[in-house]
Amino acid sequence: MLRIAIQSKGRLNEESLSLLQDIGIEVDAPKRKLLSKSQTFPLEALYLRDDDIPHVVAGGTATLGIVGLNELEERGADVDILARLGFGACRLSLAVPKGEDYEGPAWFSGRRIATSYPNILRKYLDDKGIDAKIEVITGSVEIGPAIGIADAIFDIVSSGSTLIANGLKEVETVFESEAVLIARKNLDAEERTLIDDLLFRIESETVSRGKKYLLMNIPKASLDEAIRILPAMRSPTVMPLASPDWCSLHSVVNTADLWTKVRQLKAIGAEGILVMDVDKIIL
Ligand code: PRT
Ligand code: ZN
Repeated sequence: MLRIAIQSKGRLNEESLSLLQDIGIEVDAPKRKLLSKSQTFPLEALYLRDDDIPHVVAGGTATLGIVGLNELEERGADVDILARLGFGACRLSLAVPKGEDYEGPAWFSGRRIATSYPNILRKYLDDKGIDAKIEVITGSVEIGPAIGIADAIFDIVSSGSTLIANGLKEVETVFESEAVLIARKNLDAEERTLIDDLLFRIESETVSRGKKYLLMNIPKASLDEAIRILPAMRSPTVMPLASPDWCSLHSVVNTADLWTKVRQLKAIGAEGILVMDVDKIIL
């Protein structure tokens, strides 16, 4: 039986639970219970604050955990990172009041920086040889400069709108983060087997995210060009049509490239283009 530590509420809770659900593992949401056992996989979810997850896994109370890489890096727990999960993306950045004339990291010398991530910040400043004062605060770091407790901040940024709303500008990105699956060291054989199964499912889920399935009719004369536009996992599937000059072409593309590819394919005569969601890709 595996025990996985998941954030009980907050930004990673919902996506952690929906990832489990998408790979066939149903657990009750953390409404009343701290522990919830799955009926569909030998696993139970332990709901915690994200701050506690790295050490609960390192200490062995949970076998696995889902946590932001930022939190793990800050707390320095001795665990293995098994997979990047592709959600909870954010960065840890330095920001200064927007009117400041900022020309480079030397600006921070002798200044006070408010943050909840003192360890990551200390390492960055030491690497750059900058002597700044770190003011540790646990919430609402972004108001630090306005209330006079700091000259700058070091905090999580995602869209950047919180910085703008507080009259700050992002000047250095120090650490890129996303949610990761972590595991305790020294797993036994049964745990390893279960985790291998879980990782296989997670991989097919994360690979399929951000992908679309494309289907179209294409004149045979344009087929080589279409295959060049659409490099598939091995190569696109080509099927004959009743009309001898045409064929049907199937492939998987990155959602980000979809509209560029569609435009290129139309330009060489593709018709009846169907775009479909991909549920799973098993490599
Ligand atoms: O209660 P608990 O301790 O469990 O939760 P928490 O309040 O400590 O964490 P939570 O739920 O806020 O965040 C959990 C994890 O989500 C973080 O450790 C990151 O790995 C990840 N994450 C992703 C974020 C963001 N995006 C994010 N935007 N965590 C926080 N923010 C905050 C940020 O602190 C700032 O206040 O959102 C604001 C910035 O957002 P933008 O979009 O305005 O730039
Ligand atoms: Zn927290």
